[in-house]
Amino acid sequence: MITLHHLPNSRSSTIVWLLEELAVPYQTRTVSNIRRADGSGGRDPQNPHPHGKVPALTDDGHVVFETSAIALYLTDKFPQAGLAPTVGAPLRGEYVSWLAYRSGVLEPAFIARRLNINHVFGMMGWAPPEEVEDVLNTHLANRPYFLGDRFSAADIVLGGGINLMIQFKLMTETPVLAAYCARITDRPAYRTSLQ
Ligand SMILES: N[C@@H](CCC(=O)N[C@@H](CS)C(=O)NCC(=O)O)C(=O)O
Repeated sequence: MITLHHLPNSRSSTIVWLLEELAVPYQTRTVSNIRRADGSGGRDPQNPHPHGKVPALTDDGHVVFETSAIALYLTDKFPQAGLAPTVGAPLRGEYVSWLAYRSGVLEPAFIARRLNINHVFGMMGWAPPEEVEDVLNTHLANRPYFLGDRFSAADIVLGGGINLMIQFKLMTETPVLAAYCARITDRPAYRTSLQ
């Protein structure tokens, strides 16, 4: 049985959304606590994540962590759901690139903006937020989803991240991104993930 170590209204909600889209058996275990940005909270000793974070997933005794890695693991494990190009398929490279983009590019850029850090490029391995906004708007201006005409787990992981950044007012809500977010969140599995 797949177990998602979860906290409602956190990054693990993204994995609830994905598991609901996959329509596979799973259970959630709500963690007792996480560390909070204000210094409060603490780790749940029962949480198998090496940093005590959510999401973490256990499957047959194996631990999977990092949102993008969990998404890759699940879409590889359940290819019949059609939520990702399989290994060797033409769009596979784009798929894994956009999956990695959430934690590797999107989050550093907009969290840096929130912290008023303005030199987030070059050697730091991050990209400036304005440039990230430009890349995403340009990419989504002429296709409904990250991989083209078909919804994929990249829209859950990266699209879900864009939706959150706009809700938190960290990202500029352009007509392109507003239409994209409305498109990807108009799904029963997304609504379930909000519970
Ligand atoms: N890069 C991680 C980030 C996970 C993360 O930071 N989750 C937050 C909740 S939204 C957390 O568990 N924070 C508690 C902590 O940092 O100890 C991922 O994408 O899975």
